[in-house]
Amino acid sequence: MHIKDTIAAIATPPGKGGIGIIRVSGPLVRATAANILGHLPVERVATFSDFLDARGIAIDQGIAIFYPAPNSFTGEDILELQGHGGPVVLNLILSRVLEIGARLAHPGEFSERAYLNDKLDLAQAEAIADLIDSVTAQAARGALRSLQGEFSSRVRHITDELIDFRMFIEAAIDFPEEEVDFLQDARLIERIKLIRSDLRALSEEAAQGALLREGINIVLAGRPNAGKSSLMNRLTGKDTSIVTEIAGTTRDVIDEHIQLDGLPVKLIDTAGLQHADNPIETEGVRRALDQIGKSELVLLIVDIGVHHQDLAKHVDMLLNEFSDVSKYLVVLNKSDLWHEELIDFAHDYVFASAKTSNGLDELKDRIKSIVNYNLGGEGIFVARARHIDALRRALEALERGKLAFDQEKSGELFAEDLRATQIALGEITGEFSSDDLLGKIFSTFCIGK
Ligand SMILES: Nc1nc2c(ncn2[C@@H]2O[C@H](COP(=O)(O)OP(=O)(O)O)[C@@H](O)[C@H]2O)c(=O)[nH]1
Ligand SMILES: [Mg+2]
Repeated sequence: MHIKDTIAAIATPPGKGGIGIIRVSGPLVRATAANILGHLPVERVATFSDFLDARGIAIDQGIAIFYPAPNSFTGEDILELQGHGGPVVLNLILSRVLEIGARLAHPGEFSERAYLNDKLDLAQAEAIADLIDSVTAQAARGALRSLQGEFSSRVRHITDELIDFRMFIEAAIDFPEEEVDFLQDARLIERIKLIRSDLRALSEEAAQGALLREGINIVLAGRPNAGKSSLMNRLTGKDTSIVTEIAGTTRDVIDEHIQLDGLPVKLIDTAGLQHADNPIETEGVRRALDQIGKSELVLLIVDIGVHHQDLAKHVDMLLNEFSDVSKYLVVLNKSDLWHEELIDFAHDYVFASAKTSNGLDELKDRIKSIVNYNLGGEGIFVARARHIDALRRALEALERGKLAFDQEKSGELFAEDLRATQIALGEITGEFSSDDLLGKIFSTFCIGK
């Protein structure tokens, strides 16, 4: 238990609601209850009470719940005051709590205390914020699974195997006369392969989890009049982008959020890529190129009616205009105007028609497969870029160690890399963490969480 000051915050969102909740955590909780309620409520029993100001006059009335340490969210004494959900009344109650001695909580500070008091590990604490922030039902389910410890327990399982294995290697190093025999044991190789394959599988699942949490940006790019805005409107089911037969209608960047089987997607419509001679269009093209550099996928929209003859050349020309495009898919739009087969076209493409909606389902499927989104089992959990990075470093250290071991039969180098693997895994759950990292993680939470 970390003995600290007492923190308080309004835990419900700003605005008016049926109820509003104030949370207080820390050593002054009992004194706070005595002052504001006139008594300490029975543990964990919803207790109807007046909430009193310093003169003993009621500010509000509602439900108070007292959770004594260590059986509370933070592991400390907690008092929850459920008053009426108006900003003025909640601020009056909060002010009274602060007057008694608590201070205003920082963003995420309740969760941080829960983590510091071993109520949650770091990945679980992050999952709380991810659950609150999730934009699709699948992401919410994945966040809940992470919060329940699914991801952490997978990390721990690999860590345990690793610790076991390290003990074995280090024992071998301590008995040099037997080291060689020891380390050439075939079972040893089998074990390390198993750890490696577990780690790879976890990395892949975590990558899915990160996609689910972070979503992707998709840019629609191409020449003016190719049908970018029409496709955008079809895919979103809205009429956000202006569509005309006049080339150069879209000049600014317009975005809309959709989801593909739970994958959050930001669709970005851009100005047509072409040489422009007025400054507005030029700026539009610059912004389009900027978005292309930042997106996970570019849909190259081509008017097949216009470009069926110089298709390959046209696509190459478009690609040449991007300095840096990660992934792209050619969408041959206006397929309603063109019914022939394509020959010798080397790029990945789909036929589509923004006019008839033909090909849009295939387009969605291709998008999912290009970004490797395949919500296979029920067991998906959310993950963050930080976790993916830690898993990548863990895997690298493991591979490096194994290579050194295969080549030089050096148990000592191997042991060192296994230690690095374990540390990288420990960063995910927070067994190894710095104040900087904690500050960075919890400061993005909302106040009162
Ligand atoms: N026949 C046909 N016309 C289309 C299709 N998609 C767009 N258009 C027309 O092409 C013109 C340009 O479309 P727009 O979406 O503004 O193109 P953008 O400049 O790339 O955004 C408009 O007149 C649209 O109605 C399509 O699939 N089939
Ligand atoms: Mg447009």
